[in-house]
Amino acid sequence: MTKTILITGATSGFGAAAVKRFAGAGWRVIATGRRAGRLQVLVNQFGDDRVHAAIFDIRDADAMHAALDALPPQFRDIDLLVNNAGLAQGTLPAQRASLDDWRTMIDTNVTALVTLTHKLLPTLIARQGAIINISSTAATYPYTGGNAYGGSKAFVSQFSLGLRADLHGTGVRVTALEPGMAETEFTLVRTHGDQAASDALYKGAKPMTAEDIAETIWWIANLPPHLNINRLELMPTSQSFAGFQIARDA
Ligand code: NDP
Ligand code: 8X3
Repeated sequence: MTKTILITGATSGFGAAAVKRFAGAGWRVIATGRRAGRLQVLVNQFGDDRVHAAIFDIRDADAMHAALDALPPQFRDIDLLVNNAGLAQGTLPAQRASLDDWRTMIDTNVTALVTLTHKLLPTLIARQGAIINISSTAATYPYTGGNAYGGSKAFVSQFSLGLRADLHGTGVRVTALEPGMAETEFTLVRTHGDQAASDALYKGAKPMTAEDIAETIWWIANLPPHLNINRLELMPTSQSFAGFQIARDA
């Protein structure tokens, strides 16, 4: 039977790669994001019976509900929700960070994610489906300038584990996927459009690719139903951990 996946943040990076992975393998895909033109390219590539574009700002709960309530009948039985839309904004330490940036991250990475999850839980329970939440290594490992972004991703990971507990016995699987550095538009967005800063970060680093993450999502989604990956952290080989910092005579 054909399965249906809803992927948020499908216009770029992990989300766009996941649309291609799942639609290419025959799943029905609901692809969401604000940039309609990019979603239309995916619809054109796979056909509107395979990919449905749902265009809305994920922070706008009314628009989200309207888009989901207007799904064509063949896209309504959602088996897998991939909560991927998200962003970091800013790299400044808390005392110099923008409160607007913090609120944008929390509205997108936290509030929108729980709103969509809450809306789809009845369907996912009825389908014995699955949820894959895209968290980050920033959920676990703090770094200067990570402040609200790391906090938002810690929420995503802990919320995922809480969902696991609440959904006990329903057959619904829940995973927090926690990637480290991957080259997408993430750093361009984080730096408010500084392409040189983005290029400098990834240069020579052999970061993970969007396709690496899409393949991992595919693997998790296609495990036998009796297996649940609770949380999965992955990094490029070139990335690891740094030590604690010490302020002397502070
Ligand atoms: P990209 O910037 O390439 O993609 C982000 C996606 O999120 C876009 O499709 C964008 O769509 C969507 N999005 C952002 N804000 C909104 C909004 N308000 N409404 C609707 N959609 C929105 O980044 P990545 O692919 O790298 O990021 C995907 C997820 O992975 C994020 O949650 C990120 O935090 C996480 N992550 C990324 C890592 C990395 O190193 N790249 C590592 C660990 C986690 P549009 O702008 O068209 O609306
Ligand atoms: C993105 C990874 O290290 O930039 O979630 O926070 S990092």
